[in-house]
Amino acid sequence: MANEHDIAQPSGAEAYDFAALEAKWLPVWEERDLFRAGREGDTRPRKYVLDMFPYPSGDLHMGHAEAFGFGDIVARYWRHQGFDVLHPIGWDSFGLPAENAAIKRGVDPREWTYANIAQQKASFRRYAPSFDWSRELHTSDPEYYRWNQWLFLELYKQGIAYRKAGMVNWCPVDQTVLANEQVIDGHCERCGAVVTKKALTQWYFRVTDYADRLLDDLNQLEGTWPSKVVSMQRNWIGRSSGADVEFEIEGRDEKVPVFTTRPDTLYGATFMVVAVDSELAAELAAGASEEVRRSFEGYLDSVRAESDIERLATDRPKTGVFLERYAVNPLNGERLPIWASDYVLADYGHGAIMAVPAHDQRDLDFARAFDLPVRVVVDTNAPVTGVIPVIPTDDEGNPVLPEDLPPLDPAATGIALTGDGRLINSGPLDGLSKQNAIRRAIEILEERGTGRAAKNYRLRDWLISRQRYWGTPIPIIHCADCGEVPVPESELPVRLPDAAGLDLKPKGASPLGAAEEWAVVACPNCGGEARRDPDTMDTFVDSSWYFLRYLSANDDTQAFDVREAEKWAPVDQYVGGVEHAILHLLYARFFTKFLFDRGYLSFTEPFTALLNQGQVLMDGSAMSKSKGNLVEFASQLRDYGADALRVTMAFAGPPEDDIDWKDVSQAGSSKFLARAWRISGEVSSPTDVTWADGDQALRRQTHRLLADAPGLIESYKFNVVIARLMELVNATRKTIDSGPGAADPAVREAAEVIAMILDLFAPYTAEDMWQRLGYEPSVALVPWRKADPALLVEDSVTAVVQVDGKVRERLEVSPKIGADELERLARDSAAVQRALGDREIANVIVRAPKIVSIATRR
Ligand code: ANZ
Ligand code: ZN
Repeated sequence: MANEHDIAQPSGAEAYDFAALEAKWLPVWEERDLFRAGREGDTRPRKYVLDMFPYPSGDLHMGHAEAFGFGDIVARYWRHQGFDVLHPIGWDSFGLPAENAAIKRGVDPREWTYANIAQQKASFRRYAPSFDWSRELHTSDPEYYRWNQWLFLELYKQGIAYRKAGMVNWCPVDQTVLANEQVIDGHCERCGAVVTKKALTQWYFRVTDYADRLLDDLNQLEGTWPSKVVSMQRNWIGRSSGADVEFEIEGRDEKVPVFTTRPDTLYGATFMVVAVDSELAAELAAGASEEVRRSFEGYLDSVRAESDIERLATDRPKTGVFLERYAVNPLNGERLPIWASDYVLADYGHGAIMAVPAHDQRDLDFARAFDLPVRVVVDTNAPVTGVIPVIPTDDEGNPVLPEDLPPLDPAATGIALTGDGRLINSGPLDGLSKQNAIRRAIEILEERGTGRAAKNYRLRDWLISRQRYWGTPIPIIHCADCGEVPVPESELPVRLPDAAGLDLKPKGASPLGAAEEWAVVACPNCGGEARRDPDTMDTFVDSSWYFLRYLSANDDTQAFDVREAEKWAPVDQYVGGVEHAILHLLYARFFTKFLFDRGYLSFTEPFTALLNQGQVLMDGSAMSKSKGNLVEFASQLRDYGADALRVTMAFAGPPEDDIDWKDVSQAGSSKFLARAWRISGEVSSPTDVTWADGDQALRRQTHRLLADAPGLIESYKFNVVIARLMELVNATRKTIDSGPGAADPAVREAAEVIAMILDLFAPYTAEDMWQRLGYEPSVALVPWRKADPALLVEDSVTAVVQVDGKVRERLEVSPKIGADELERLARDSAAVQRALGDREIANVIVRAPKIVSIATRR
């Protein structure tokens, strides 16, 4: 066991050796358990700093180095500021890649996963983020996932977890369903395969119940989350307002509702379109002629493979089939032919639309393709008088004269009229502006009972079941007599069976279903033979609440202790990649709101502030083994050490920006660290020296950094803080070499402040400096020095000293410095004396505080 006496004492001016510092300090820190948060009786205010937990796919990579480096700057900063800082770490260790890798290598996914965790953990230890390791968690541990199951049952009890049959996204390669969110431009987010649709019964979480709150609460995050992320969340939820309008269908009892954002254009509806893959389309087609039925079936087959993106694209030729049926416009009684097409989606709104070709581009394209009527109902050339009359303008914003106005003839021009204007050809709506007409149309619909105001969301319920092995088993038992029966809470966790003996290869059904011994159980309700649900949960379930589990990581009686949540949560600073801007954050926000509603939490947003780090690139592109531009974390650690790597990351630029590794200089970082470290060895004043006696210019620079650094750190300007540290190191060096010297109290003061602030970026170097300055570890626990206001008010200016017209010295001086004092400083300067040599001074002109000009006799 190490104690203070075992810590090697520095001797003289050794060379800076990062590997020696790492070997020296890591055991000391670990032995002292420096970063454990929430100790008994600790009354300091608290901060919760969280990094998105890693996925154990191999060793840590440069992206981890960056994100965790940044998170640690914030964590260490708040600790210096006097907070009890919780900075936990764990592993997001369930998921498909582990399973696929395991299948490829023929090893158990569990062994593979935990071996990777061990490797990442070893790298983390050396990189030395100030983690509270006592709270380490792995989502693949039964101690963790039992609480996933508990949460699932809580959601199930509230009707928020439910099972339904439907067309789901299916990845033919991974042989599993995907959430809408995991389909990127029609491709599987994981493997890139083209996603198809499949009819399956699956588990969902009803996030749509929370759509309004998920949207409205984003206002709380404005300013502390990147605005890009806030708007991505908004767009993903995609709320639009308008009306549901009920259309009668000839020969059908039930009316068909359509969702429209433009109820004002009802008089311009000239046909109706139903999604070709909707039940309604199938039903309507069934009543049509043999010929129409056949072309409908053929069309449907051709559409099945298309992605939603393709279907909605405006630039595609329109296709469709007339179903030989008619709808009736509820406002004017007109008969509208009903068509089936792919450009209407089955699962948005009601899967059917009223088509208004004059004012909607896709409807217009369709009408022109099939020669359907186009009727203008909004005169977009008519000025709309609001507070300020709107004068029509062209694309460049120049006013357009009445005779130059575009013709109101979209059928001819092919361009739909989507702008504002006044209603025409619309009976009771005539003369109204678009906005007023929307309001009036809704009133009329409501009066007649054929429609109402409505909202629609792009957001869909979250499909959470997966047909794969390496995940949390769904705690439901299916009984022929009782139906779905929740596993009693006392029987949690439902453990994953051993992988040995199971065929994990994707084959469309969960491998768990084939584990007969595991799957067949007695029904908890009737005792009859029943089967466990064979699916596992999407791993986004695991990461939706892990920030709460850290608070009670070792509590085996509950998911988390509400009192701990009260103390620590919400997370004050969350750090992670922008690739999680939508899904993970949305789901964590949803869980938080659910737990708030159930009384477990007193707040509704989980992450108060969010920092998205940029990417680490090499030669302008993302690093990858196959591209041959991979920079390995391990080799960077080996060649430059943790501190230089961390400083390089932080110094590269604003943390949100991408870093191109070919533009950075790890050697430059090492040199800077060595310079700082050497200063600490040269300080020759005692620890109790009176700083006030020190060199004023250096003191001012030190105190300005003390005063500025907090604002810079809190606004993530880490690179600026490092630049300022570099300047202070240089100034201190100058004071030692060509100024008052190493014994000056200001040199000690500067060195101590450098060590304290350097702890945010280079903890090993900072710790060793601290020791060389005569203190016990750890510098990480040193309270932030208060800047002396007296040293801040007076800014220094640079005085230039010339000898025979050549600038020989620059002096940092007070703007109030007297001429005599300035002249004395100039004459004392070593650089000036060197320039003078043995020549005699003829004349000195002093213009305090800026210029001293010395002329020699020649
Ligand atoms: C008539 C109309 C007239 C429309 C007009 C627009 C302009 P967002 O903003 O995306 O919510 N729509 C409704 N359900 C649809 C579906 N399942 N698939 C494809 N399109 C659908 O857009 C809502 C508008 O998209 C609705 O308003 C509807 O067209 C169409 F001048 O109704 B509109
Ligand atoms: Zn039963």
